[in-house]
Amino acid sequence: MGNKKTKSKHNSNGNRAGSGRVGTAALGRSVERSSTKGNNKPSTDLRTYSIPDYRLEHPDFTVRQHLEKDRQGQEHVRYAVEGNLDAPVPPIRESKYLDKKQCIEIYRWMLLNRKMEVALENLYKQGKVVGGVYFGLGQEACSCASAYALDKDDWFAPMIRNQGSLLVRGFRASDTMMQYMAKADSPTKGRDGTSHFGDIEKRNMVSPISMLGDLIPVLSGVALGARLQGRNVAVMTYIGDGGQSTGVTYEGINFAAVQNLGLVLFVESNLWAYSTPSEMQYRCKDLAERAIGYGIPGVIVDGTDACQVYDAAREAVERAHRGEGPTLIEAKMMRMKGHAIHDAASYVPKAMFEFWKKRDPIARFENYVVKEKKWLTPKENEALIAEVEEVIEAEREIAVNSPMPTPESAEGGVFCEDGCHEIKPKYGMPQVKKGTGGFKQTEAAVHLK
Ligand SMILES: Cc1ncc(C[n+]2csc(CCOP(=O)(O)OP(=O)(O)O)c2C)c(N)n1
Ligand SMILES: [Mg+2]
Repeated sequence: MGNKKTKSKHNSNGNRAGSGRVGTAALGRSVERSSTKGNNKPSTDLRTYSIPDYRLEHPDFTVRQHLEKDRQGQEHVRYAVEGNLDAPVPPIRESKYLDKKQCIEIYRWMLLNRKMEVALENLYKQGKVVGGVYFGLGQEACSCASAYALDKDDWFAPMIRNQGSLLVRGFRASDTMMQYMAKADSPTKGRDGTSHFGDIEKRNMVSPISMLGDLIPVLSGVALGARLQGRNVAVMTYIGDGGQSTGVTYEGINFAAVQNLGLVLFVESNLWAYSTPSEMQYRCKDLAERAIGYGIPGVIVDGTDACQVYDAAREAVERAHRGEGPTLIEAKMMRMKGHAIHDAASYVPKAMFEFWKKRDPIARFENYVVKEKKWLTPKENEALIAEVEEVIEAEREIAVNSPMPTPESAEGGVFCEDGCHEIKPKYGMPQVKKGTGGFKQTEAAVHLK
C-alpha cells in the first residue's frame, strides 16, 4: 500500500518494458497524496495508485495500422508489430497456494480443454457441426485455473473462449460437442448452438449471454440474491479487451463495487477483438487500471501462467467470501486463432503469433511439472496425455452417436420445460425486517446490505 508508481517505459499496448514491479502484496488500491502540510513543497494534492502485477515479463511491442495498396490501387488496412519479439520465455511463477496434486490436475484440465477443441475443429471439418466453432487456444490457463479457484457453492458464467471452465466445473466434453452439433442429448437439446447453456441447479453456471458485458450485472445480481439469502458467494465471469468497452461493463462493475458484491471479473486481454488490435480499443496502459476508477482492487497476471491465474483468482474468491466486494483481474495473453473458425486471422502480424506460441500455456506448464518440478516423470506425462486423448475420443463417440432432435421436439424449452423444476431461493428465505409501514423522511435510499 502507498507504493508510488514506478516510472517505466511502456507502449500503447499496456505492456511495460523492463523488469517492472511485482506486487505480491494483498490486492488493493494504493493511494498517495502529497500536500504542503508540514513541509515547504508546493501543494499538488496529487494521487498515485498502484496495481499489483504478478507477471515475470512485460512484453514490449506495439501494433500499428497502415494502409497498403493492391495492384488495382485499392487501399487495405494492414497491421504491423514493432518491438522486442525475441525476449526469452519467463519461468512459471511459483504459486502461493497450489500443491503438486492441484498443479497436475490443472495441467490435465488444460490438456482436456485443448484436445476437446482439436476434436471440435475436426468435427467441423467433417461437416458435423451446425454453425461455427469458437476456440480458446492460448487461453487454457486463464479458463481452467480461474474456474479451479472457485469453491463448489460459487457461481460462474463463461464466455465463448472459456470452454475449459465448463470442464473444470463438471460439464463433459461431449456436452460441448453435442451442443455444437445440435444433438438431441445436448444441454439445450439441439435448440441452441455453441456454449449457450447453463445449469443453475447443480453447477451454479449462468448461461452465457452474447451481448458483451451483460453477464457482469447478471452475475452481480446473483451475488446480491445470495447475500439477501444470507450467503457471500463468489461470482466469476469473463470479458474480453473488446467487450470491456461496453457501457454495461461499467454499470455492472460499478453496481458490484457500491454493493460490495463478490464479483471476480477476468478481463481476457488477448490483444484482439475480432480484427481490432487493443491499441485501437483503449488508451490506458493496462485494463486493470480501470479498477481504480471503480474503487476496487485490480491486478495483472500473465494469462499464460496457470499459477498466476490461480493465485489472483483464489485471492479474489476469498475476498468475495469475506464480503469485501469485487476484484478485476486482467489476464494478458493472445488469442491464438481467429475470432471463430471462419476467421483465418490473416490481419494478425505473424511475428505476434510466433512470440506467443513460445508462451503456450500448456507447453509451459508441462515443462514446469515435468522438467522443473519433476512431479511427473516423462512416462507418467505420456500416460496422462494418452488418458486425456482416450477420454476425448470416448466423448466424441458419445456426441457423434447422439441423434438429431425430432421435429416435434422443436416446440420445447431451450433451457427447461414448464414446471420442470421449482424456482425457489437456493440458500434460504431473504431476511426482511418488518417495518411499521411508515416512511422516514430522513431516509434517503434503501441500501441492499
Ligand atoms: C454488445 C456487443 N457488441 C458487439 C458484439 C459482436 N461481437 C461478438 S465477439 C466480438 C469481439 C470481442 O472481442 P473481445 O471482447 O476482445 O473478446 P475475444 O473475442 O478477443 O475473446 C464482437 C464485437 C456483441 N456480441 N455484443
Ligand atoms: Mg480480445
